[in-house]
Amino acid sequence: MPASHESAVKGCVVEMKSKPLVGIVMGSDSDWTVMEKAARTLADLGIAAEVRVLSAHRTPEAAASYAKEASERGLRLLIAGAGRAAHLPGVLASYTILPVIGVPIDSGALAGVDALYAIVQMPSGIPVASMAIDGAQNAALFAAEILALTDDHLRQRLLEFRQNKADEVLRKDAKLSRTFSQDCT
Ligand code: RP5
Repeated sequence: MPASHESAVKGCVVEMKSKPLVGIVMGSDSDWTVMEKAARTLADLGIAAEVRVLSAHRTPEAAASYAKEASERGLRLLIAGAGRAAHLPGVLASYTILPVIGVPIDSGALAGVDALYAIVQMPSGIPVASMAIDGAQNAALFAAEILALTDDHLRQRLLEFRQNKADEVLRKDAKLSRTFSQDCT
C-alpha cells in the first residue's frame, strides 16, 4: 500500500492519513462485528473512511444532519449497515444524492431477511444499492469500484484483489483435487 494510504482499523476507529472519502454508518455498535469487514477492506485498498453509529430511529436528527453534510465534507459514498426495521440506508439516501450502499444485518429473530426487505424495497426516486445479508465486504468493494472509475491506482489495486481471490480458489482446487485423488487410490 502506498505510504499516503497508510491505514489501520483499531476498534471502532479507522485511522487514515488522508481525508475520508467513504462514510461507514451503522444503526448500532452491535452492527460493528459485521461492518468492520467493510472498514478493513477499504483500509486494505487504501481508501480513507470514517465510521459512525447513527440510528434512523434513535438519533434521527443526527442521521439526517450527517447525510445532509456528507457531500460538502468531501465524502463520495456512504455505506450504511442496519438490522431489523433497517431504515438507516434509505433515510440517509433521502437527504443526499451521494450513492448509498446498504448492508442488511442479521440481528436476530428474522435472520436479516427483515433488514434485507427494508433496504432493498426503496420507493422509486430514492435509490439504495443493497448488498447481501451481512455483505459488508462486498459493500466496500462496490464502493471501491465506483471510486476506481476516476482513480487508476485504485483500479489497479482492485484488479490485484480479484487476481488474489482467483489464485486462492485455484490453490484450494489443486489441494482438494489432490487429496481426493489420493483418497481414491
Ligand atoms: C438496528 O437494530 C441496528 O442497526 C441493529 O442491527 C439492531 C439492534 O440494535 P441494538 O438493540 O443491538 O442496539 O437499528
